[in-house]
Amino acid sequence: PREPLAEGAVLLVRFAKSMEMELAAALDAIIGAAPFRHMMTPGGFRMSVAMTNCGQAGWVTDARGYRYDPIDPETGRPWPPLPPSFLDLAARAAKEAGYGGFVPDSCLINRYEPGSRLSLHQDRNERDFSAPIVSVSLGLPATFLFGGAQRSDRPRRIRLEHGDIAVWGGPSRLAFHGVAQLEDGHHPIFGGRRINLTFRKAL
Ligand code: MD5
Ligand code: FE
Repeated sequence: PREPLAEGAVLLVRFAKSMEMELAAALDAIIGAAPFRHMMTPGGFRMSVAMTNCGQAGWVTDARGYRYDPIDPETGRPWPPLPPSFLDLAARAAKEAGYGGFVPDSCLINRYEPGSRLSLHQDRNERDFSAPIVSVSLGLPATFLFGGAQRSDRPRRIRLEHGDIAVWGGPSRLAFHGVAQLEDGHHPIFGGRRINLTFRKAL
């Protein structure tokens, strides 16, 4: 099923569910080469969400600021490439949501453990806001906070479950958003965690 969320934004319920094993295996290979780490915000706070990336560039934050970097600062090597299964899934989901021709060059991978949260923000470090962001939820469910164009707009709470894909384009591309504190739980494949793959055209 496909649920409109807002202008330009679509929820594809359980779209990735049938690929869960392939995605989990590809993810294990990526985190073997580029382990999850807790990055620091420019203001000096450790993020509760652990992150890594794959693709031609990865999103990083440290004392110097937020940016896309072709090199993983932890390993000194390029990020692992985007696996074909990731590229294929992201392109199919974007097309289903009305964005044909989506070719991401970066995937930010977020790992939430119980208590992890992501405070309200906009994704503004990409060069071209005309491309959507495709977000794949795996493992434990989360409450996504979907705000508006202004930080002060009261966010809607949207439940995102294992296999759900949200596509954020058009006017929703620059909406303020976040993720509420993850609740405890157990998922048969991903255990006590939520993984989110966010596909971007960054460069
Ligand atoms: C997550 N991650 O669930 C979310 C999924 C991030 C982040 O927010 O920056 O890593 S991506 C959700 C998103 C992206 C761009 C626009 C909007 C939502 N939106 O307009 O709501 O870990
Ligand atoms: Fe974001």
